[in-house]
Amino acid sequence: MIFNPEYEAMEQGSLERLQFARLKNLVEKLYEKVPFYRAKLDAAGVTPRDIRCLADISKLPFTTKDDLRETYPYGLLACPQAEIEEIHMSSGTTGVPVVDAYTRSDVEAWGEAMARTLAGAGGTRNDTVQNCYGYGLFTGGLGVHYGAKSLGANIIPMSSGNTQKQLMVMKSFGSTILTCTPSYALFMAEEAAETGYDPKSMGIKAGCFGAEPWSENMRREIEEKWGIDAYDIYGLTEITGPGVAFECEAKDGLHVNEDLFYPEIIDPETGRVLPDGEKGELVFTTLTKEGTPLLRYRTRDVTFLRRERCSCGRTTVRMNRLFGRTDDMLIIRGVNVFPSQIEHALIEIEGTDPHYLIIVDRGPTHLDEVELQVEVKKELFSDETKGLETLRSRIEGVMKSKLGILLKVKLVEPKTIERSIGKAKRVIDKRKI
Ligand code: DLL
Repeated sequence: MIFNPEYEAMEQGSLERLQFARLKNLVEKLYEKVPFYRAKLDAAGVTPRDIRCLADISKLPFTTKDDLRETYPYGLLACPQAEIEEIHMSSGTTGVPVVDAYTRSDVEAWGEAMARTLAGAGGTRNDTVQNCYGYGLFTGGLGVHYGAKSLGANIIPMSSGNTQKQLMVMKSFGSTILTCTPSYALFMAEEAAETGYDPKSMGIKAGCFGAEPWSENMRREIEEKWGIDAYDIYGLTEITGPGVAFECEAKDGLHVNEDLFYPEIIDPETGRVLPDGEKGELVFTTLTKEGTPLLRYRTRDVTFLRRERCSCGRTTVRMNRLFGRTDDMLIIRGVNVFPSQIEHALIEIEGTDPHYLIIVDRGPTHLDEVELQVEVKKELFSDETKGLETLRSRIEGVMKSKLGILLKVKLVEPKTIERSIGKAKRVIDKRKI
């Protein structure tokens, strides 16, 4: 079912007129109300009057994650602070977080976008959504929550973890839609099978999975293990959260909610806009956002756009499942981690050398596991093992508090990590996704 045919099945010309009107309005507002954007537009030599058609968007400057960090916490606010009703932050826990601030109307638009997403997976008001995305600053939990409310479905706000309880609740209340990361869906299915549940007869009919990379193979595995339809959903904190794009029953690309989020694909090297069908970096402009609207935000996610009609009747542009990222950001159990953050944390720990290797894999339980190999100074390595063990657990503690994730640290002798003459290879990602 199409949740909102007026916008999701809009005729192309009307959609473009709507997008243009919203874009123009946005640029005027940013120029007038956000000194950061006024300076950026001035530097690019563009004024709101230069935006005369939708294609003029390419004249506008990009916004980057660094811009967001530099303006933390409220430098990008485009409305009075009193109008902000909710704050979310990126899942990465180190450094300066990336903030998204929402007015009431932003939260409503988010609910609408997520209601469309759940409806794309066949959801209706008769469904019971078991939401196992984390509630809190992460956008997954509350995003799905608002969507289920807008859809009129029953929502069980489980948040992540506590798998046995998840299974018990699922069985007791007859949940029909499962929302969580794809790796957790697999983990849950296995834990169910091992503890006497039959995942296939739990009553779940569909799942909306995202927040981390996954593949067609993983989709097949999840669908087989649960006996459900598994749908890919996409979004990012900076651009509201989940609900930016979602799959429909055709499972053939993700429909972008483009009346709300205007997508472009650019060449990450030159910034040039690429035509439909060409792979590049995904860029979004928020068309209706009031709290922290963004102009041409560089997501660093790589995909391409397709405009041909979908069999479901929606006319919105589709983005392909993501191919990867243009930076080295890792997503570990849903937490965004940059290798540079690990490096910075290591520098502060005495006894270690700045040579390290991050090995990421999916453990037997399908959850991400990280081993961090760190070279130890020569003096220390010849030391007694007690000193090494203290250092090892100290590094694990520092990583846990700085990154918010548990790493298994392995101390290695000096010069054992392969040196490179070019760009150092810091990450080995063995996850078969
Ligand atoms: O992960 C929002 C979200 C929550 C999306 C629940 C879907 C479901 P962030 O924590 O800001 O927000 O991380 C955003 O995660 O730029 C992508 O690199 C990655 N990502 C999100 N969805 C997918 C997906 C949420 N379906 C970053 N496939 C994005 C691959 C995804 N990667």
